[in-house]
Amino acid sequence: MSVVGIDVGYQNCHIAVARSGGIETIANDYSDRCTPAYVSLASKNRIIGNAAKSQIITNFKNTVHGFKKFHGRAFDDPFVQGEKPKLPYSLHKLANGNTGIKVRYLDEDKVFTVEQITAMLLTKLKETSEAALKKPVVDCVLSVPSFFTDAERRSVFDASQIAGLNCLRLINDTTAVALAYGIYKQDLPSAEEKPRNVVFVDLGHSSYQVSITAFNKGKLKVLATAFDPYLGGRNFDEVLVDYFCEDFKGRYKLNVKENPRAVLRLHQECEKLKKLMSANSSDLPLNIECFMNDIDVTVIAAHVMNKNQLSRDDIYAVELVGGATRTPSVKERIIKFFGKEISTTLNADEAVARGCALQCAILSPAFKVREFCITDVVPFPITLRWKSPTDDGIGECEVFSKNHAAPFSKVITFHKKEPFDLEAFYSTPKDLPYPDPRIGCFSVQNVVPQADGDSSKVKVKVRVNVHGIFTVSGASLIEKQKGEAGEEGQMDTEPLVQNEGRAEDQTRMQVDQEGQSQTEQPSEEANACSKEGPPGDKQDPAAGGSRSRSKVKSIDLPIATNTIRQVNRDVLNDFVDYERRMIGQDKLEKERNDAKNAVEEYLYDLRNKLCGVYEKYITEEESSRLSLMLEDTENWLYEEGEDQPKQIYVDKLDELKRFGQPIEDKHRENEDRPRAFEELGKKL
Ligand code: ATP
Ligand code: K
Ligand code: MG
Repeated sequence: MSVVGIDVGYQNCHIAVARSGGIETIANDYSDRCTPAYVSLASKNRIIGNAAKSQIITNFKNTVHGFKKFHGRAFDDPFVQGEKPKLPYSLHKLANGNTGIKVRYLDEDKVFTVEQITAMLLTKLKETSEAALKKPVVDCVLSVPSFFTDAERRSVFDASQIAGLNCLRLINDTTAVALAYGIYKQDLPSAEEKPRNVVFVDLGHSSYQVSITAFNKGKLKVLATAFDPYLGGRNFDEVLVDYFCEDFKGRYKLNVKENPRAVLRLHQECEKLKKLMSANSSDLPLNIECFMNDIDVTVIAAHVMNKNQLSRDDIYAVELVGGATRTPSVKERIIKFFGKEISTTLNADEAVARGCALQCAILSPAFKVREFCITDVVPFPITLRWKSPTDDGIGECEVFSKNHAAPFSKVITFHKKEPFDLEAFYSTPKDLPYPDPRIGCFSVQNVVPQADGDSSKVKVKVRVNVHGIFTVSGASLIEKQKGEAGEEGQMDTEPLVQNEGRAEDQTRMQVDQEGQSQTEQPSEEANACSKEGPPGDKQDPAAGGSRSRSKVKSIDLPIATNTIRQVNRDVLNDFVDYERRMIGQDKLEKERNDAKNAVEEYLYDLRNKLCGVYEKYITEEESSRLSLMLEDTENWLYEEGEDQPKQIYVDKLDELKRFGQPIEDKHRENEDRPRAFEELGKKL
């Protein structure tokens, strides 16, 4: 079993694996620890990562990058529409309204979903991991921004499935960093002591995330997160690009923005310039400070501190990660705000991936790692609204507040005579960095009245799972048994359904798989540290509760789930197959290219040897005939032989070898003979 953690960045991806007893980041086939999030489609194959990025200028229409934030978004989403004119490739509205990406692939127009594009990138990262570990990779942990909503998380999760990965957890970027920070710390305060609060700041290419995390020995608890999903290094690049576009317009009457190639080049140059400015701003005509007016990294930090009533003295350290925190003025502002020096215990580029791999190691039964309990938070409050077709029992309640611990389950009790719908949505749409507050609709099916015509008691378990995704994870109908008068009376005294949401928001203790119970809040199900398994493998608090099983019978109810923007499961299976076929196609294309290269290589090698070591084994006439043949083959390779099926190259190589091999054999014999004599001499 593999232990792999992947930081799926907007611009840069990193992989960390468990190897030789530790966690290490690994390099790809370009000896690079960073794999750019670029996917290029071509007429015979796909090109992914470094190779895709380096050929973007020549194949810009089919080189997809900057797609991470299209996950779970409609084509008509204002964010998507805002990005569209800036992209050198085309977006396309899919039949289900989602964002599609239109490219030429295998000489055909194709529209891929963003899940498919990310799956392509993940395929590459999977292959890189497999090459490093020298075994198949399936299990992994992937990072997502802490502000990703359910639709976005589901979409990333689906991408992992298309790539044939088994994602054990989608972990928030800053939580992964916190784990990478805390797990090796020997001096964390004990459980009874005041926790150590650390602020983690991740300024990447596309987003800005801050978390405040409390550490005690063996555990971390995220207290709060804050974010600006639209602030990152790319904003600095864009400011510089706009500056130069204006400058060129004025100076040379050039409209750069009309030319996608020129815009791409300008972007590349501006990013380089930005990094130079970070290194040494004094020698440059520009200063990043001039561009910082609209960008304030301390607002978010101030917000999260105030909201949580924390003062600077409550903070032990501030840790910065993410490439864009290298910008000196960003660093300075954060130092000034917290009144603290920045700690640099973490690798700014690799901390997220390392945290992901550590989480994967903790979750993997095959790997031994010290126990470390992680409690994350719910980023946006979630409300549940219920209704049934005929009765007027409509109501709603907030089931998870902002910064509520996650993962977490709650049980809500309803009194119903018929199936009913639960609609989950984010309570505060204006705080949501996503235009649609809906999460999904969950229909509790097969609900029937009791034999005496009374409403049935239905227990519904709602959960924010290990991926940070809201689910209705189970429902059961509690059947009254005949002749239990007392029980009946008891049921009647319970609150009505309408008021019940909050009143009956009673959550029960749950025992996790290892049989260790969490006792911090006995009234709530503290299951943050338990491993996520199939729904059936845990003791279901709805099934028995505190009442004895002999008096109540509980019947599991099916739940029909309809979540927004999610890829249909049949379609997902098709994507899985299609990804496999594309992997097959890439492999064929690689083999074809290798076969062609083999012909070329053999040809040049033979030619060199003909006027070198082989000279003495063939006549001049033979040699010139062979040279002519080699020249023909070389010409063929550049003309009609340029683009042939693999077998043609294999045959061509065989043909060359038919002439080359006898000479080679003679040469070897000649070389071997004296050596054989020598050996014989030694033996005698
Ligand atoms: P996200 O976290 O938004 O998904 P990401 O993880 O791909 O994005 P990072 O790799 O953390 O992003 O950071 C990339 C950003 O950091 C780019 O904008 C890059 O230009 C910027 N960056 C890298 N080095 C420097 C530097 N020395 N000075 C300024 N910016 C830098
Ligand atoms: K990254
Ligand atoms: Mg990042």
